[in-house]
Amino acid sequence: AKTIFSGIQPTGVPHLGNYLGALRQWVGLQNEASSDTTLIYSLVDLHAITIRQDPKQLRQWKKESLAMLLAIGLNPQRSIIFHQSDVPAHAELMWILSCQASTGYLGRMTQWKDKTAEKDGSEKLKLGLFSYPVLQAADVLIHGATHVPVGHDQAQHLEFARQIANGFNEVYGEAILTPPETLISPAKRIMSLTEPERKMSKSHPNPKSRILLTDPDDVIRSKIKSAITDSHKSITYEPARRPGVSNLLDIFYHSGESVETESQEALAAHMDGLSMRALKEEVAMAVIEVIRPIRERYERLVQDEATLKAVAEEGAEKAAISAAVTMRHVKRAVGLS
Ligand code: AQP
Repeated sequence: AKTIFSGIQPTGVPHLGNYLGALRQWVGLQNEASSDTTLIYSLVDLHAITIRQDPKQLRQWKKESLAMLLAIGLNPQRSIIFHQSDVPAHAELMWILSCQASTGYLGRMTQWKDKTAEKDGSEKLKLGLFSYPVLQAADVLIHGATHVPVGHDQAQHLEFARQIANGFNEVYGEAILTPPETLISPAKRIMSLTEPERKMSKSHPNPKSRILLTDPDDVIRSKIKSAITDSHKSITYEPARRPGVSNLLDIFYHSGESVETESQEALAAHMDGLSMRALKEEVAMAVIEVIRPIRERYERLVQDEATLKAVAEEGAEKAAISAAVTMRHVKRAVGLS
């Protein structure tokens, strides 16, 4: 039997990168799963507070993110959907794993190195941000996940989770924790529309850098129209040399139902001869087709407080039961019970 686990931070409305890079795969896995597969998806609010959050805003984002998970097609009858902080065992296992985790290894994580490089040194970095991958490992291991679908940027953290599971099992001499397999989405990294060398991100200050799953059609069109490209006349797929155009081709390739080419290079060859403006129009149309039905469902769901509350409560109950199994074994092994 398989157990699939993944999470998303409720740090804003999910964007096209989150969808193509992760969320779409969550739904696909749910819809293809056989009856002995357990699916668990979490809104990881404890991860969200590794960066300072406004409490009122965070509460709102938690609600909106839950509505979005339902809007993209997750079915609470089939998938366990819950807020991470509603199941305190995640934080408890994190502490136990922290007593096992190597600080040297954590310091080499790209995400940590990127965040430390962004700071000028005057602002104090927080311990929670450093130990972010330990909490992530706890999330996955506590449910005995066998498969974890994530975007490309999270692969390194999953490797860390495997290492910590194996390390724990070695120390305590039993196969208590299951090292999970990473399922990388085919859409690797969707880049920012305004700075195509950086990934599209919920928390970037410029709202034009991302397309939200709640954006109306005309907003999608105008954001894509103003996306940074270059002045070359042709259309080619060269991520290193032409990040802007290549990102648009990636978005088109992964959004378009109608796109029947085998690769982004083939797509570029197919589109060559179009003006940049015409390419952007095509891309916008494909993205609108993807987002419109999600947005329409979301608008209804986000108003439905009673349903959202019921889904969160039921999800938390089921996730707590799932977590308790691993915690019993872990506590016994360590000598805590
Ligand atoms: N640009 C991206 N392209 C492809 N996949 C992406 N993911 C995030 N950005 C892209 C994938 O989405 C899932 C959920 O991400 P997350 O919310 O846990 O955190 P993140 O990776 O830090 O995402 P953001 O959007 O950049 O949020 P902030 O700005 O709050 O940090 C993950 O599987 C991730 O790989």
